[in-house]
Amino acid sequence: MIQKTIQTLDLRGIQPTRAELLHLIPRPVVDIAVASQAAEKLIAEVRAEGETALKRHAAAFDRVSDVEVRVDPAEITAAVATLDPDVRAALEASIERVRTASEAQLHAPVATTLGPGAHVHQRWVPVGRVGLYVPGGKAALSSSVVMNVVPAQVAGVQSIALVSPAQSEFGGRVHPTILGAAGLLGIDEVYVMGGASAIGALAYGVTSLGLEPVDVVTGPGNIYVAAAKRLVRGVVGIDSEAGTTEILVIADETANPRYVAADLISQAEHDEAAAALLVTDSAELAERVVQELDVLAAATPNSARVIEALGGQQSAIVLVDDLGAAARFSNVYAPEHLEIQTANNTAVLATITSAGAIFVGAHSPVSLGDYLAGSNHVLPTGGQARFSSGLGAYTFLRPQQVIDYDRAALEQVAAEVVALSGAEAMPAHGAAVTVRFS
Ligand code: HSO
Ligand code: ZN
Repeated sequence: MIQKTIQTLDLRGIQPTRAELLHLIPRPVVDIAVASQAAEKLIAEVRAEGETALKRHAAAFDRVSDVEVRVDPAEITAAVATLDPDVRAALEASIERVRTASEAQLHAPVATTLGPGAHVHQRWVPVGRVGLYVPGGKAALSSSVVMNVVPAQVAGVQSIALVSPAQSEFGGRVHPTILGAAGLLGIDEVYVMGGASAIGALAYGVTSLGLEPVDVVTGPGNIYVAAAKRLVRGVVGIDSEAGTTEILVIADETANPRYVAADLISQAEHDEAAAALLVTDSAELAERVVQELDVLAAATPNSARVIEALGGQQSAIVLVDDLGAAARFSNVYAPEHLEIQTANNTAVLATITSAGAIFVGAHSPVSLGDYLAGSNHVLPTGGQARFSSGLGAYTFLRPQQVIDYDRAALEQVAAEVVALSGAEAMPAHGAAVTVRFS
């Protein structure tokens, strides 16, 4: 029996504005300001003391003393050799699919001709070096190694460092499955470090470890990792914030309530603070999903965590008048994962604007995307899907414009350059053009 039950938010008969919806939407209360203060201190210590601070932080937060921070490549090779054969095969299948889907994100260079001899080319250039964060906390997510590394490799990044926190139950080393996954992908630079300290180390480098500063830091993490990424942003590039997981299901009376419940529970399993929402125009479906949740949540191995997440203020069954209202709600919420299980999924999909990844139909559960769909599972949370995307090859690529005009093409626009430079009281700009024709 579910002790804490999921709340119901009944929006039927009202037409909330966007602002009202933002107010109504259940969101976890996270205080990034407090985390930011803590993260700032940890990063400052790593900058000042390097390896010494990292070892101290590992002792304090991961309960491991005198950790060997840099992983010996032999340890990675050994981890590959000891991977469970089924897990290895599954990781290999995942790698293959994520690679194929990531390759579709690459852009061919484009040449634009603006007149005879006037060309602007666009090319995509990978960043030189990236640091990938793989969390270790509640569960060691080896699939996140695949999701971070593969798009970076597909983008053509030459240098990749991977970091993950020390696991006390594995002798203070990185979780062996995480190491094994890294090894399968040919990664040989791995560090045992976690939290804000690890983000600081990647951004600024640690000389004694031979850890060179990176250009981009990516990967999901807890609130301290998220705060740290915000703090180093500008020194390095970062991906969008992938925080506590969220699932929002839009479903109508044709949906299978057991599937919907199972999918909500699959993401609730991540964290007590995970958000699980069903938005539906069918009160009958809602009722049946609640019944299924009762049964399934009590029986699942991570039951306590699931029940806490479903009963939390961040989760809800939302009743709306129609699927148009459901889509409006979802677009304002901008969920990390959106599932659509309705009689006409294509029509609903057409009305969706903001979501990290969209899972269409009865046979595309979020857990498929977590591991094997080929799509990436590092996705924007907390409403960031309104303005950002999941991890992909493009995260590691920069578009650059290359300007190439010949003499005649320049002469054609010389008068316009002179006119605009005059209007801006920047005559030297005009002169840099006219000098070529005098
Ligand atoms: N659902 C998580 C990713 C994950 N699930 C990894 C299992 N392992 C965030 O998208
Ligand atoms: Zn998941």
